[in-house]
Amino acid sequence: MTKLSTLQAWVDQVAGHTLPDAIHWCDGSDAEYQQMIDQMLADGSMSKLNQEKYPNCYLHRSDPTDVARVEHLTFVCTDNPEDAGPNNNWMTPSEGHAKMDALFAGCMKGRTMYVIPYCMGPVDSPYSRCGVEITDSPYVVVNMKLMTRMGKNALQRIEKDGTFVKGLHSTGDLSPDRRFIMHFPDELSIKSIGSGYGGNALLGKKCHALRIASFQARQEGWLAEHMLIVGLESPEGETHYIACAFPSACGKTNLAMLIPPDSLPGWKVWTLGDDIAWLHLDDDGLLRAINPESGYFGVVPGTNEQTNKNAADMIKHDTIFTNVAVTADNEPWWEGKTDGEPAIDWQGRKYDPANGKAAQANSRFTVAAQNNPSYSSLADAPEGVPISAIVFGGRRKELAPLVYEAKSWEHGVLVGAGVASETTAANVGEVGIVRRDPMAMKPFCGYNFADYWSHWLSFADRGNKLPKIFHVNWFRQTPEGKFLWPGFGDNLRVLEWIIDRCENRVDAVETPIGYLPNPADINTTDLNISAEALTALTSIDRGQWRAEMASIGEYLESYGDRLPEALRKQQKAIAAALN
Ligand code: OXD
Ligand code: MN
Repeated sequence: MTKLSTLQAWVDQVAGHTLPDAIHWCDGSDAEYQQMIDQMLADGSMSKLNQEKYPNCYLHRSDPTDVARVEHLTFVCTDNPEDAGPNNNWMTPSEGHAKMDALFAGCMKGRTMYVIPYCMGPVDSPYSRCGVEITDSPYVVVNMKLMTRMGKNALQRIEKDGTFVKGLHSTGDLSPDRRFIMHFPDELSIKSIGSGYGGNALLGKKCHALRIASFQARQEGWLAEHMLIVGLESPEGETHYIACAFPSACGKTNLAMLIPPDSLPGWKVWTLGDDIAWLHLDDDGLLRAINPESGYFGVVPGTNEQTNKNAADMIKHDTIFTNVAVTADNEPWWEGKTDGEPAIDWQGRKYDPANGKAAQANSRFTVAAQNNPSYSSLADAPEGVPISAIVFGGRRKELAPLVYEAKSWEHGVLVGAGVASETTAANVGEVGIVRRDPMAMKPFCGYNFADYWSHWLSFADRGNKLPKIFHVNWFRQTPEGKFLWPGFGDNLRVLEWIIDRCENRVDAVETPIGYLPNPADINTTDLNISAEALTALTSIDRGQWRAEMASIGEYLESYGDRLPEALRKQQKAIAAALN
């Protein structure tokens, strides 16, 4: 129940259409969380993991066809297809509603409808925005409790603001034929049916905090981005905050929780967010970031003491695991775990390598951000943190150097627009295909990319001390398939160079694609890396880059008339310089 009549009317109308047996307004309390967990343990949709070694950890096994985001079933509904752009699947709002309303009719019969008021961002921040998700999935409720500030306090803010994003979700019958994720940006609303997978069902995350928020951000003059936020404290006690955009499953969580290598003593790393950043210019023209989320929905495979010790420690308690394997001792297990062995696979079958991996490639942990040993309390600061550098990156076997710096904000927008990466298991479909993923937002920009780039470009005139923009690539390989750079904690060596550039403490080599480091300026103390590898990582192949710039040019031109001239100019200037 709420005193906000628009919210009450919407809840009543949804209930009248979906016909649930009961309605539960979530208060966000710990008692409610436990009661929902107990209910799922009783009905078998959740099971207890070894409580001695993994206290308060639970396992959920999803429907085997429902393990990732479904970009081909995700739509942006606008009157004019040009507003959604070639980067989105499109329908008119009336078609979208008709399709979804037919699927939602009576779909909650025999189920409870949960009403989840939530706030994306600290409840007392002017940069935060609220939403209400209606769902028939208790799994969604407990995940939303870990991932967002939800319940009573959020409802109070919604009642005060009088506005909220409407998100309607049902697992439906989980049939991939009746699975759709639809966005109605003009109405600030979302309808999602047929999937319980986080990226499709936790509507605060990709649907609200990226697709709808990106649209809202353009109207209101800010940015909603697929970026981690991390604070890097130097041995001298100076902290820089950086925001990094990498495509899904390319190591954002690992970078956000990085543990400095022993050979960089005195450095400390503070995590503010691992997936989404909302960036606002403050009154002084400084770009400030908040993380709208308050938990992590991270990829499990590969997580261990070496790759991400903070995450490995953090998920030993109070964590929901989805689609991992278990050992004979009922501990969670995944590929890349350094101890134990799988007894039961992610589908609940006796583990048999003939059936493939033990844990699903996109198996996930959900955990409150405060569990993270490197959690920064500034993640709760209403004013957010000032951003010194924006870093784009992709997973590229070849071409892209370890790091380079854009020459200006406009050039940086081109660098972001040109991001390409190999596809990963976070979306259904083939893995390892290189595709353009501008600003790592290909699956998440809620409107035409051309308009989005114009919006990014508009910051050049509005910001006072805009961050510098960089591009990194941790994934370069030799022709034999060996990684050239060790990655993980050693990525701090590259971030150190980035900070030095922000502070004008180090020179760089000018090339047509941007400023590259002098190899000697990358700290390689105690690093086992050959001079040839370092040279390969810090140089460019002009022939390959000519082809890349031509391909970026073609890609940009596919946006037609809406493509901002300033971006075209940047691309042409670099292509000419490479010739
Ligand atoms: C995620 C994704 O889950 O990007 O964060 O798919
Ligand atoms: Mn993501």
